[in-house]
Amino acid sequence: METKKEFFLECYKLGIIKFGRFTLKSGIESPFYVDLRPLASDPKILKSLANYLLEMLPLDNFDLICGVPYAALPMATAMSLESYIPLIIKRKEAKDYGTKRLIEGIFTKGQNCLLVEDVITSGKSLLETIDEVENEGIDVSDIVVVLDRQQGGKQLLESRGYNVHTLFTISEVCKMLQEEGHLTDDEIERIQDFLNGNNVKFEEKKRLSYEDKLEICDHSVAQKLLKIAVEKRSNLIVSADVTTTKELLDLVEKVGPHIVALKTHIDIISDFDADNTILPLKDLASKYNFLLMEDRKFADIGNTQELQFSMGVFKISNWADFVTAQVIAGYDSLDCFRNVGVVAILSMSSTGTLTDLQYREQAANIAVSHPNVFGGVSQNRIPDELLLFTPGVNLADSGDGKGQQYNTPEHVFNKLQTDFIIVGRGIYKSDDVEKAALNYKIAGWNAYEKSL
Ligand code: S5P
Repeated sequence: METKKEFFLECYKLGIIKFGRFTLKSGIESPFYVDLRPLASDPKILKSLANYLLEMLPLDNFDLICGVPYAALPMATAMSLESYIPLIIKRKEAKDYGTKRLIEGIFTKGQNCLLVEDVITSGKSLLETIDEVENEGIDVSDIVVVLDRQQGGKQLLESRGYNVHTLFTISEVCKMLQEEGHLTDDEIERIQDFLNGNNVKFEEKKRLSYEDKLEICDHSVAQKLLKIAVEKRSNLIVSADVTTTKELLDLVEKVGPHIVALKTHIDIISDFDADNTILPLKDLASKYNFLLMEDRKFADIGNTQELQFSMGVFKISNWADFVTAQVIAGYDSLDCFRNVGVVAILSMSSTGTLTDLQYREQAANIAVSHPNVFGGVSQNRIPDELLLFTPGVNLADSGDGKGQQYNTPEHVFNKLQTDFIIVGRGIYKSDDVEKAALNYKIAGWNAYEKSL
């Protein structure tokens, strides 16, 4: 038969404990997170678990067995099947129709019920369950727990006269994981600190500098942008959301010296003409050393995007250094941007955006793995190997009344570890455009240096 340690390591493989930095319901930060529900996904493990739990107990004492909902329900069921002790089921809430019973199953008053719980922390929620079971006239003397987080729960219940049997404690589990090389000494120390009730200090992961990023971002456009940033001491991208060629070129003459890239929505230029709009724009880009970022936010199947990218009036592929694209159409849809770089839209700055955590994670997976993608537009942190572009930056406003939400450069460099800020109306609507661009450039660079 396998040892208890071997059994635990089998359980661990199911992902029941994670180490890192977790915010608990109470708001407290914990260095580990426990969720034993995956144990029910492996019938062999669930059966062994039932037997390990039963072995610890004076089984003759119990007439009934009951799991605390929901995680312990399959455990209690398995224990009942292995021991032939009848199961009763406790509801989370009494149903508001029919019998209104809180406990389902066959029982009589005065019977002694073994309670089964997956994890015990403070013990307070277990006490509530015990109360509810006892209110039905059922006696409780013993509670069996799979994992004791060692945060006072066992002591609390014992002080009220209950016998608490625990299969594993978190310290014991950590020791086993350390022996197997799954935990570092630092992590163990942090967990001990946490269990001793001390404030746990999590190491803040340092942001990467542009020089660090030059080492790990090998896309040629990423390299160019980073070099310009270091050279010009700027991380500013101006969003030129103006609607005529003249306004566009006037704006670029003023902001050109201060920016790493100019972001365009070329389809809002009402007098667009390749010769009169793009040629002078390209000249200014080389005169002032910045790149052209067309914010087209492609969002179609590969074939259509390819046409939108290279054909039509704008022929974006002829002049843009990089483009933005949604990843909604999937990995392959990005193949067509072979000759430029892509910055993927991972989340949006507007109120009510659908880019929730699950979407962002899936989008980031595509972005990281696709060779054409070197960056992401996001309001959240993204993987280090991508460059982060953050719009929704404004020093004066917090919103525009149309759903846009603004943050300061300070915020986006510190909290999101952004690499480039994108500023539109904060600059082109200003009375003194050149001064505004310079102000944002300085604010962005200072915020970047402070965040290092
Ligand atoms: O989530 C986003 C993504 C983008 S690219 N939120 C945004 O605002 N943008 C773009 O950034 C938007 O299309 C606009 O061109 C610019 C922000 O402009 P501002 O005037 O609000 O600074």
